[in-house]
Amino acid sequence: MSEEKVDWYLDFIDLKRQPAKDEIQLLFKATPAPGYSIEEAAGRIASESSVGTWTTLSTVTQDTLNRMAKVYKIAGDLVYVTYPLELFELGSIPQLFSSVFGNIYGMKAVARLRVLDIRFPREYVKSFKGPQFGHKGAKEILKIKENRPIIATVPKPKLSPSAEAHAKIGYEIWLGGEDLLKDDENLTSQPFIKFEDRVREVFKYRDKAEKETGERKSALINVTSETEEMKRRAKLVKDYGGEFIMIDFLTAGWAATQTMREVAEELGLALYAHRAFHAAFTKLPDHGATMLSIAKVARLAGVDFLHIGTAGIGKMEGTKSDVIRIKEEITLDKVPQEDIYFEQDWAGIKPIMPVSSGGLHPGIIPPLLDALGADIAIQVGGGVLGHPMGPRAGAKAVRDAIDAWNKKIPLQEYAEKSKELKAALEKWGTQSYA
Ligand code: RUB
Ligand code: CA
Repeated sequence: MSEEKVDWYLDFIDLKRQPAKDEIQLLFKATPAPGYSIEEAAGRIASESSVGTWTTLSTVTQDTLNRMAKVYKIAGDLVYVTYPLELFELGSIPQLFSSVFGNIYGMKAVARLRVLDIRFPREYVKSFKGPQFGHKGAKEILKIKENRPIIATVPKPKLSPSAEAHAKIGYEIWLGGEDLLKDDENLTSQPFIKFEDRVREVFKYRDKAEKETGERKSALINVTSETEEMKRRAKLVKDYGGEFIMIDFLTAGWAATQTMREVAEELGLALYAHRAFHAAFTKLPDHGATMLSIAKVARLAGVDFLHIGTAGIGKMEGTKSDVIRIKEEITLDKVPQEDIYFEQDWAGIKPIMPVSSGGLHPGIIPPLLDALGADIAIQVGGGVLGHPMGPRAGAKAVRDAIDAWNKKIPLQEYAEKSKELKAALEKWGTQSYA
């Protein structure tokens, strides 16, 4: 073999480099495969996610050299990489994913790899529209003026036996004091509960509930499907008088989510994002990507609502501090640098309404609101449908638990005057179920 240099991976490391404000930064946690150092792994990460390949090339120009991503810091297994903005197509999330969440996971030199955080420069942020209604707009649609969360319920069993049965649960929970009936992530258009039948029945009962309560009520209709079909379904929601569409944004994909952001705007509908599938890559602590990084990308994509977890309280994973960090990231305009995480300037794009869901019931609503505050949406499925006195009472128990928290009255004391809350506490107590 000649003396000629074979690879240029280590050229992608420059620990003297200061990342520029107008570049994108990534924070990775890298576990090198046996036989590779962290530097060798880091160089490969920066190379494969920007302009490099496994060998030196005869075709490299100075322009390409200027566009190389650079590892600017290595701290234990943490690898910080800065990427010139030119490497990215403005306004395209699939291209972002193909770059920095792409081939690098598959490289032999990297045993495991996790994106912990990502920082976007203002110019990149501004190439996306962000949420259309956002945090405030969501509450305005529902005309909620009090300091309380938006409240939703998913009928359980996850798939109601018919469109009418589904809509009737909506009627019950609306009369019990809730704002939103929510479809489950796997409810789309099954033979016994076809999409259009469901939408027609839901808004028929919604109108009845609005008349009887004098309050604004609505439904989160899951339109998830192939993209053209999703567009058709969104239009049906609009035609039947809906205000929201829901999409399983990770199973539908980023391109479809970006499309539906546009469709939602054309129709004047708000876009609710259910995160089913995220744990396939967020769950393992040293592989995949954090929910924080996914949530940041979702804010660019422009969803109005996003599931973020229950702060260690409900049935799904996600610690209190992680979930609080995600909430801040999707609601603040300027997020300060903290611990290992980047600062982020959201350049004025709107905040997302955070949704807490999974294993919630009236007995654990106070600690949830202590952790996340009242300016969120909560979804209570089993904790309403499992109420011994039925869904209307279940919904009332949820409202009463929120009211108790607002008035700083212990639940047990409040339950003396609320038979619905009392029955909920007798069944579930104040503990979490996993
Ligand atoms: C919750 C539910 C949601 C999960 C998803 O039902 O159906 O799909 O919350 O989890 P229930 P996450 O209220 O009966 O537990 O919101 O964490 O993604
Ligand atoms: Ca669900």
